[in-house]
Amino acid sequence: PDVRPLVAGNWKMNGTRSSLDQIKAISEGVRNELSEKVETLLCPPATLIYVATAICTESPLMIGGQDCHPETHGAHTGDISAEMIADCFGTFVIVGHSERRSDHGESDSLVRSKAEAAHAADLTAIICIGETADERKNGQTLEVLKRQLVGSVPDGATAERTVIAYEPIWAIGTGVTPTVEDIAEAHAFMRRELTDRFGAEGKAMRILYGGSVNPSNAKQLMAVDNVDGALVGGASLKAEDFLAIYRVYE
Ligand code: G2H
Repeated sequence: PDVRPLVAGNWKMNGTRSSLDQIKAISEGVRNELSEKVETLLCPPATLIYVATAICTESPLMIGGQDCHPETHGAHTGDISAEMIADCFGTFVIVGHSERRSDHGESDSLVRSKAEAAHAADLTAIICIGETADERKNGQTLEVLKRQLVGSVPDGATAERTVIAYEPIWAIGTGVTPTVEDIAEAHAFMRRELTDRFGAEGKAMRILYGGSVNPSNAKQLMAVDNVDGALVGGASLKAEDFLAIYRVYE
């Protein structure tokens, strides 16, 4: 399986047609030999997926969605399916982001069915997990990560089609990150859990770190053992910042 690290941008509910120049700049910026070493992905809002993939036809930059419905189609006003993302030439989808879990009350089992839908549509699912500030304070971090991994990751998960993103909720958009020791502990724990359950596939499954990654801290964070890339929110909105994070793999 492919174990190249992945630098992924999550634009969240940001981006209009006027942002297409940023997508263009990113797609042009990743066009070099570095892409043999590290994969890049951008997840713009659903309204821009189709035009984004058209911009990226000559670029190694991949495009994905930020969420999908567990079903393929039907009476679900406002939702989009994994099939629809694939139809727009997207190849990834984020599921279970903490903002989905909190804004929309998404449970582990719903997140798991979304990941299964992604796999059925031949998309790679980025499954997000992470503890709250209180859970960390109470020493429950590893227990929460275990529960979320067990509940959210489908049984048939492979390293090719599944990526885990560890995003401590208290580190999202706050400018605060865990210490490298804390990240190393969490990622080593997740690696053990994934390897116990999925064997060689779990060993090769990428585990991204997400939460306030920026050009200044990326090098240090990406160097931590078992950190196989980043899920970047705020800093992915500007092409130069996203590209600076990608270039830490130079
Ligand atoms: C965490 C991350 C992207 P930010 O949600 O998924 O956002 O980098 O803005 O903390």
